[in-house]
Parts: sequence; structure tokens; C-alpha cells
Amino acid sequence: MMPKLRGAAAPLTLVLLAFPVCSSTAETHGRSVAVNEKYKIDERVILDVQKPGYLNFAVDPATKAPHLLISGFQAFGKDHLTSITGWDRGLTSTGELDTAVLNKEITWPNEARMVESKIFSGEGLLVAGGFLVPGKSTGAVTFVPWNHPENAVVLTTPKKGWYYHRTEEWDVNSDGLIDLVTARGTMPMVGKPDGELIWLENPGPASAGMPWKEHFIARGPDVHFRILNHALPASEKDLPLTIISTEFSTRKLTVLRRTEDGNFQNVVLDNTLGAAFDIQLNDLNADGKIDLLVTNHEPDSKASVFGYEFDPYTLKILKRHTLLTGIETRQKGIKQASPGTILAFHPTLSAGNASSKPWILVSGDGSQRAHLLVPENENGAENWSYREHVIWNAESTVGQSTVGDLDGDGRIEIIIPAYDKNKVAVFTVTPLKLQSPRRR
Ligand SMILES: [Ca+2]
Ligand SMILES: [Ca+2]
Ligand SMILES: [Ca+2]
Repeated sequence: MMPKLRGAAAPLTLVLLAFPVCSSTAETHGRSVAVNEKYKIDERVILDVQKPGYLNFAVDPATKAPHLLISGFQAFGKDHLTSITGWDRGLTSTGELDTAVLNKEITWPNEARMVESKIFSGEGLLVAGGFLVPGKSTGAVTFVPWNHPENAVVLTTPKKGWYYHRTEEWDVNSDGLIDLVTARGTMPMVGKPDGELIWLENPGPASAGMPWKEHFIARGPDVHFRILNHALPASEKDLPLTIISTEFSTRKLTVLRRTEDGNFQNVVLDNTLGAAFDIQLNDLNADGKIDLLVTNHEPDSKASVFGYEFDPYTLKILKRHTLLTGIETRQKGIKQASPGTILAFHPTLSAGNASSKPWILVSGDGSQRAHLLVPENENGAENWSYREHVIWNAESTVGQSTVGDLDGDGRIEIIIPAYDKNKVAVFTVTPLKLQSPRRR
């Protein structure tokens, strides 16, 4: 999410707003939209949440209860990392939800996600933070223990004016301890913006709690990136560490591949896509090969979502497909642009869906909308056409949305934050009852 500075326009009264950040008051709506012949999207509930920026879905490691994680931030005053659970009592029974502020000390929390590896002695969240807002631009990567979130540990050494949006796990130095890869950016008032991809060396249990040693990988990546190796099928696991980055400030999509001498080969994949923003790795056209799903962040008709067919061996783009373009930016103010983050997902939890084309959820950011792209053709690998559905006209900056089965009924929820409106909307993907009978 790239919320913009509004200078003095940000109301100082926000500082005085007391927690809780999520109140039990909520609107319920009955809006329902069919998105194809198999599914409809039902609007379930709209929650009041203070300045929700990034949403993430997490599962309690012990109880397996689904949690909605909310990274909330604002120009003045404390930010918050909040968890909402208790959804199994009914999505619309908002008075029954359990809301907990996990941490109020992390500056401008961006992406917060459950650690996948046994890096730390217990389960917990990795939070990337900071943004180009005065007083909040020196960010950090923080580990928040799940059972004791008050005992958060900062893993990065403070670097003035640099902020973080994402972390991924990889044993970069092959010592058996999983390390962290992250990108950081800076946009100083005077001077040029800059970015760098780094990895943080896991020191092992002996020095737990200390900042991790930083290792430089490359200059340029400033916001988002993905480790390709996580997405590759088992047959391609032999490829060296390969990181694909969206470089926002230098306006290009690049790939970095580790060479035998331990350095990284740097290849520009596309320098014509505009200000590159988010990236996900998915098999978009269901042909068995991983594709690159990328957004840019542009104020005008160049605002787009792209799908790239890509050869992981030669590091060459085979074809770029424009999945959505001309996304209108409606948010007023300087430097407003669209879209924001992107997420490919399957509309049901059933295993058979893994081989079909995913849907694509586009958080609009300055478009003030959440856009859902549904494949026109479920199977044709050559068909890259999507039908766009505006599933929520938030009339507010839309931060990072997420998906997951919140209430455990087997149906996927789509959860969308309206940052300026202090709202979070919950939708359910519901199979249509009247499906054509299956042929035997
Ligand atoms: Ca390591
Ligand atoms: Ca593919
Ligand atoms: Ca559900």
C-alpha cells in the first residue's frame, strides 16, 4: 500500500483516539453478485477498524483458529498490529469477535505474516515496517512471538529513513539455519530515492534477540520481491537462489540469481511496465509453469496488472499479458496512483482446484476499489482474458486485501480494508446452487 502524505490535512485528533481499534459496531449488507456460472460473491459484514492498511490471514499454530491480522497506521500517533478471531461464532455476529491489539510499538507495520520455518524458539509473526512519512520512515523487521506479542524482537539494525514491506525465508548461506531476505527503500526529502535487497543472517539460538547481520544482495529493489524457488515444482528445485523484484523507484522488473562465486547475476526483465509495485508467483494459465503476476502503480491510464510467462532456466520473459489496464485513480491529492497489492487464489478449498486457473484479487489503492479478475475460460492455457468485477467500491484508499476461510465453513472469504474510511469489508465466495448437472 502506498498511502500518501497529506501534510497538515491529517487530523491531529487521531492521536487522541483511544484503542480498541476495532469496535463491535458493524454494518451488514445483503449484496450478492454472480461472477460466473459457478460462484457469487456475498457481502457479509463491514467492520469498523482504525486505519486498516495491510490485512493478512493467519492460523493459530495450536488451536488452528483463523485470525485476521490488521496492520494499521497513520501519520500521527501510535500504529497498531491487531488480530481478530472468533469468526466461527458467525461472520456477522461481530459482537462475538475477539479483537486483540498484539503490538502498538512497531512503527508503521506493513506486511505481517506467520513465520513458516522453525527460525525462532516459538511460533510468531514477522512484521516489516516503516514508510516515507516524517517520524515513521526508519522501519524495521520485527519478530512478534505469537504467545507473547509484547516481547517483540527487532532483527534489523536501524538505518535512518529506510523502510521495509516484505520478508521471505531462505537459508542463503546453506548453514542449516533459515535466514531472511528483505528489500528496503528510502525516499529522502533531498536526494534520490534508493532501494536495496539484503539478507539477514540467522545467528542461531546462541545470540537470539540481537540484530541479525546484514548482507547486501543488490541495489534497486525497494518494496516488493519474491523468491522464485519457493514457487517452483520439485523438478526445478535444483535452480540456484533466484529473486524476482519489482523496483518501484527505478521502474523495472528485475531478477537476481545467485552465481557459483556467491554473487548475484542481475537481469532486467521489463523496463516498460511503469512504477513496478507488487509481485506474486502463480501458475496463472494452468499450464504447469509458474508465471509472474505483477502490478504497477501509476496515476493515469497506465495503471495495470500484468501476467508474464517466464522461463526460470534462461531468465527470459516469454510473453507479457495485460490482464487489466486503465485502472482509474479516484483518490484526490498528490502522488495518488493505482493499483496496490495483488493476490491470486482459488475460489474453493477443494484440492482439485489446484490445477485450474486462479482468480486474481487486485487491491486498488488509489482507485478506491477492490477489483476481482475471474478467468473468462477456466482451462484454455492460451486464453489470458479475465472479466473484471468491482466487488467493493470502498470510496477510500484500498490497502492490502487478503483471502481465507475465516469461519471454517469451507467457503473462502475475501477481506478488504478501506483505509481512510476506517472499515474492513468481509465477503464470501459462495457456489451457486443451480449448477448444470455433471455428465457421467
Ligand atoms: Ca543460514
Ligand atoms: Ca503458467
Ligand atoms: Ca468461510
